[in-house]
Amino acid sequence: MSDRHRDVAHRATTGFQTAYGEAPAGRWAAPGRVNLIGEHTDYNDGFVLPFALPLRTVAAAATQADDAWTVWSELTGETVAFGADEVAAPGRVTGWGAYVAGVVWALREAGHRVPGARLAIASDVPLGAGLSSSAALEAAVLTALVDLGGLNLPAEDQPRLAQRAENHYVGAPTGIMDQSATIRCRTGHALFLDCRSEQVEHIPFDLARTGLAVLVIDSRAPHRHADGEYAARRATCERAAGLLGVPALRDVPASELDDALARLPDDETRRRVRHVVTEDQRVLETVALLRDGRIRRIGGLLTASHASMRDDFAITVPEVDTAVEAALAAGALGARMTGGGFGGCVLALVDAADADQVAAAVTTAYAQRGFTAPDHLTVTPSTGATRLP
Ligand code: GAF
Repeated sequence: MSDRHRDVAHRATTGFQTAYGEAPAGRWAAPGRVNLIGEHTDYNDGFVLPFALPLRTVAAAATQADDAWTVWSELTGETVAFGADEVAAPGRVTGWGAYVAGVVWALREAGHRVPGARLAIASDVPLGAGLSSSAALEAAVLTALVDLGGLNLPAEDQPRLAQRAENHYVGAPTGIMDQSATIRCRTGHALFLDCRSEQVEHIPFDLARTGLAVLVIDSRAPHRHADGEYAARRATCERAAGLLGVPALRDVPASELDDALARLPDDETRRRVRHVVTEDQRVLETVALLRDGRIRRIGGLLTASHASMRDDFAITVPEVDTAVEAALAAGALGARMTGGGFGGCVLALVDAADADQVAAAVTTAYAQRGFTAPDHLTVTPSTGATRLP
């Protein structure tokens, strides 16, 4: 366990002891993620390529009487308690507690006998930065409850259940990527996920061996209308698939894109479809390059993905566009916004020796435009959800 992980785990443990006056039975950690490429493709049954961050959410937990759940969070310092009534139907617990109650609800809906539990949550995954803090919370709680209750729920089935919690209990219409990443990623690998079949392939992504680094830059842009815009993009994609007579946009072959676009009624819908179909193709091309060990070559695909999100899917904001442009001008091999959009983070693939200079160039460009100074860190692909020793 790195010092950073030990620290979060320690905070969860001491939080548990302070809140409940006893030691937890165990600690379960689940990471945030960045998506290397494949944005807004998951709910179109397409392809994504995320990897887990060395930033994690830890749930320290122990069982208590059945049908009672108590959760303390270091972030708010508050404790949320709920029982069988609150998890009988979505919407009865709101705020951050909904992510926990949603997991209990989804487990019970799936027929599992969920143990009552006390939990204490600590995290170093920044909230609202597009690094999947919600899925990390869901996964830390889910893996804790599965282990504490001895539930029969293999890891490959856990993302779908956590997604149900988010879609139906919390009410956010997200795809399957974030929950899959936080649960199924492996150290040193990116997770190539077919979001229709949920088949995964762990693609080696050894940055150190190639002298490269991934710089994650938090744009610090406030999420402007992110929830409504996300739902609108999803609705447009689903409507377009219906107009094209396919189950999902994944079923539009890149080779037939022009024909498909010609059958759509308006320019906006055509742009949204073009993003999804070309983005799926870019994921496949990135995977092919990585399988061949040609990591440097993926830079152009990352940058093309950003242009597609900016020009066709219209989900970027000036801060992230500025970060991408400045990173590329300072020598990044490729750069793109990662996550749902309207703010959040940018990732840049850089020569490791250039990381500081690229980060400094972004900071300077921000200052020139009067934006709040960005945060940054370099990251390596880390493990998915685990029980800590
Ligand atoms: C968010 C969602 F939660 C994911 O499911 C995915 O759609 C992503 O935005 C965009 O690729 O993180």
